[in-house]
Parts: sequence; C-alpha cells; structure tokens
Amino acid sequence: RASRPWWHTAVVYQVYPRSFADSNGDGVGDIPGITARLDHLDELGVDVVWLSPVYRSPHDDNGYDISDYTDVDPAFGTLADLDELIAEAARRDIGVVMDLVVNHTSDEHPWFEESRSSTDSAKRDWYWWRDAKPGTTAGEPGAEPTNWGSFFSGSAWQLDEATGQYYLHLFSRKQPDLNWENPEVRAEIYAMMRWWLKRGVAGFRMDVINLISKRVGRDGSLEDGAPRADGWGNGFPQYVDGPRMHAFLAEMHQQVFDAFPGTYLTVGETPGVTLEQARAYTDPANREVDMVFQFEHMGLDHGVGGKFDPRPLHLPDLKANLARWQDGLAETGWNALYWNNHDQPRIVSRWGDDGEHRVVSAKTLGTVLHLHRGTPYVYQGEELGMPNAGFTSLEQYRDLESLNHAADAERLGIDPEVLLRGLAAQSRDNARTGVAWDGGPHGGFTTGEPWIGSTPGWEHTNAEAARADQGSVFHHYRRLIELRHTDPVVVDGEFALLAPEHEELWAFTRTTAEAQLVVLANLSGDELAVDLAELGLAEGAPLRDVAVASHAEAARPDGEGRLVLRPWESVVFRRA
Ligand code: TEU
Repeated sequence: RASRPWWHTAVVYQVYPRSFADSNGDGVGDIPGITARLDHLDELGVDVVWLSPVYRSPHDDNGYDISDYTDVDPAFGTLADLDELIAEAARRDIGVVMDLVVNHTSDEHPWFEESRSSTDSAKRDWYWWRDAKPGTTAGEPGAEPTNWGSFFSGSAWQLDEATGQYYLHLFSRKQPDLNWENPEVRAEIYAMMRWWLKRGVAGFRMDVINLISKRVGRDGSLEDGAPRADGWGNGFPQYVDGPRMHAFLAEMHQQVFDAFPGTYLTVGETPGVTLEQARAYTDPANREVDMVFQFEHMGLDHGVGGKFDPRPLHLPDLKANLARWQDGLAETGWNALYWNNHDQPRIVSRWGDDGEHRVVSAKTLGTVLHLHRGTPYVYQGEELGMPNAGFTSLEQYRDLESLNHAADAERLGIDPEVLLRGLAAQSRDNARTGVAWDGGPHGGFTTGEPWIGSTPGWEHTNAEAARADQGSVFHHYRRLIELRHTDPVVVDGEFALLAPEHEELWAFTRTTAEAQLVVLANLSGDELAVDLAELGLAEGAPLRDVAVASHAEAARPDGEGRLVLRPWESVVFRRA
C-alpha cells in the first residue's frame, strides 16, 4: 500500500456523549464536558473521536432517534459548543467523526410529522406506509403488513390511527424507517452530510447502513420472514444488504465526499455483514465506505435464546473469527477492530477477568486487538479497564432494548433470575454508565445525580489515578497506540494465527520484509507454559526485544525456547 489513506494508521475513540462528562451538573454528559477532557484523549494518542449522536432528539433511544439533523440537542449544548469541540480537537490533531443515523428518523422529526399528517402528504412516501394485511382489520393481531419483529421486541409495524395505515420501524416505534427508494429522501440526506463536512467534521460512522435498501417488489410488496423465538417473523433477509445497497453508497460517495477535497473517514455499522459483503463495501475501487463494523465475533457468546441468553466463549472460535477477517480483507478492503461500543457489554467483564486480574486482562485484551491489522476503536472507559455496571434490579436499567426485552420476558414466561442474569451480562447499559475521571462521587462524571447508576469502583478506576500509574490500562493503551503510530509492521504486517485450537493461548505473528512482531497472550487465570518450537517460532532471530508487554518485567524465553506466561500476561516481541 504505497499511498495509504491516513486512517490506516489511525486509532478512533468513541464518545457516548450522554455518559462521557457532565459540565453543568444536570447528571447528563454534554459537549463542553467532552471539550474539557480533550487532553485526556490527546495524551492517550488517539487520532479521531467518533461522537455518538448529539442532534436534537426525544432521547427514546438515547439520540439514535433524531428530530433535527442540523441542530444540537439542548441536553448536550449548542451548535457553538460543537464548533468549539471541533476546533479544540483540531488543535490537538484530532478529527471529529459524526454518527450518521439515516436508516430512520425520530417520529418527532418534522419530515415524519408531515408524512403522517395525511395519506396524500407530499412526504407520505418518505417513510414505509402500508395497509393492514389483506383480509384483516387494522389494529387486530396479525393485521401488520408483514410479520417482521423489531430489534427492540414486538412488531416492526406501528398502526397510525389517524390514517389507518401502519408505518415500518425496525427499531423502536419512535424510529420510523426512511424510504431510501425515494430520491428526495436521499438528496436531503446528502445535503445534510455536505453541511456537516463544511462544518469541519472528519467523516461519519453510519448507523445500520446496510439496512437502508429493503427487498421491495415492483408493487411495493414486502415479504414475511421465518418465525422467530418470540413469535414474530425474522425480516432480516428482507432488509439486510438489500439490492440497492451499492447503488446508494456509491451515489452517497459521489454526492457527498467527491464534492470535497481530502479524505474523510467513513465506517459503516453493518449488523450481520458477511466477509464477502464487507469486501465489496470496503474495496477502495468501489468508493463506498472505508471500513465496516462486523458483528460475527460479538455473537460468539449468544445462546439459543439470543444475546440475553449468554453462553461461555470458546476462545478458538474468537481467534478463528478475527483471523478469517484478517485473511479475508488482507488484499482488498480494511478491518474496523473493536471489542466495545455503546451497544456491547464491557470486554473485561465479558471475555476478560473483572475480578482479581481486571487490569492485566484489560491490557492483554487491548494488546490482542490492537496488534491485528485494521483501524482499532477504543470505547470510552475501555482505556481505564472499566467493567460492567453490576446492576441487580430492573429499576437500574435505562436502555429501551433491555426494558422492552424485560417486558417481553414476562410475556414469554422467562424466569426473573434468568432475565436479570442475562441483562447483567449483556445489557447495553453496561457501557453507558458515566466515565470515572477522579475518585470523587460518581467518579467525577457529574456533580449532580447521574441519569443512570455509576459503575462501582470509581475510587480506584478513574482517569486521574490511571494517568498517575505507569502500570495502568491507560498507559498500556497509550503504548499500543504509540506502537501503531511508529511501527509499520503493526499497520502492514501480514497476519498469521498460531496454535488455533489452543484454548488459553492467543498467539500470532505480523510480518513484513523488514521485521516481525510475535504476539503471545495468555487469556486465562492460570500460568501458561509456551514452547516456541511447538509454535514454529524457534527458527530465526531470538525473541529478545519486547515492543509492548502487560507486565513491567516481561516473560522471556529460556535457553530451550520456553517461557511461562503469568495469568493474563501478554508479550509482543519484535525481531528483524
Ligand atoms: O445499532 C444497531 C444494532 O445492530 C444494535 O441494535 C445491535 O443489534 C443491538 O444493539 C445488539 O443487541 C445501532 C446503534 O448502535 C444502536 O445504539 C441503536 O439502538 C440502533 O442502531 C438504532 O439506531
């Protein structure tokens, strides 16, 4: 890759504004709070901040239900605050990437209010309106235009009494799906995107972008899906990676990014995307998006009942999945690498050890991810080794996905203890408690009462304490990011997985003509003996130089090429 795009060496930090830092004591994070914490991100060394939505919103889905795309919600501040954040970030060579949520709007967006006002509204066709199923009476069970279930429980269709028609909402009923088949909708969205680029943003993270093209018949018909465990139909095959996906993304690229010099970071959030589809979306020759978030690894601990029916991870499955994506996008396209975001539980609790070995397991999980090839994403608090929220009662939850699931669980007769265990392990709220900045109440996230409970342990797990401790997760992530910025092997090295079947060891190499990085990580709470000869690492230069390690005194091989990794220990050797 002679002339690589700038984001090949970049690291992105995701801010969930509601929970990052509250500057005015109202218990909700805001934009001035982010601006005030930019030095933390600067010291960490990240290149980009991906800002989860700060637009006007009724906050039904914490801002992923937008009622005005070109204004900032008062809960987060003003447009002037956002301009200030963009400018202050730029002063630190940090770009701000906005969250583009255009599969749906809020039902309080003027476009939807106009659309729902009458069946012959000029904007009726901006959304998906359909009559009750033929032979049924609107409002009766089974009358929904298709049997599709929503991502947030219940039907994906909502009856609008005023006109007697249903509208589609793949997510909450306050998130009606936009009709991307309508060129007026697309033109309006592209104009809004250009408006943000003119304002100085560095690109977009595109929310569920692979759902915008539905499989719709010439007569406008939509097909039912196979039955789901909850009794609704699985509409996913009817709207994931639909027939006009590439046309829409290519048109967006032409209408938006080609209109501006420079390169912008675009990352598609693509639930259910396959490797083949990801190659097509991220092939630079297609000029669609730069990279996508895949979800296959995030489903490896989902039981038969889905995400809230978790089962233990089998490490070889995870190693194999990441390796498959490394190999699959080695020549064409690019990987977005992540463990955490605002939709996932925190990785140190999920696949690390948030008890005795919390710090070292958080460091080792970071090492493994950041030494893969692609652009790493750090989610707020991940660099502090923040664990899950530890909620024990339903009253502590705020996320509509979790609350709707709880209501559904009752209907489905799921044992309350099983429900609470599933929520405690997998609820999105695990990632949405306030970031801890110091040892004060609520970790200094707010001086008021936070909108959601705080994760216990802020007294010791907070940014101030982390920055003062060279052995902290924070400084480890800082070293990982520095390594990516300084060592071309991290960016370019060919990936090779070693010992794929080993259930505790995660070992792989990254190789270029100049040098090789050897990553050895013990993902268990027990000591682990490693034999370099068995790994095929005994030939070549000895493993002597340590590029980054979880422990101050890294384990090193003895004269026979053996080394013992302590619980959760990782070492990255570099050899020419
Ligand atoms: O997430 C889409 C999505 O795939 C998630 O809903 C995911 O499937 C689920 O949370 C895992 O159980 C995006 C946003 O990241 C999410 O916060 C929004 O709720 C959703 O879209 C609707 O905008």
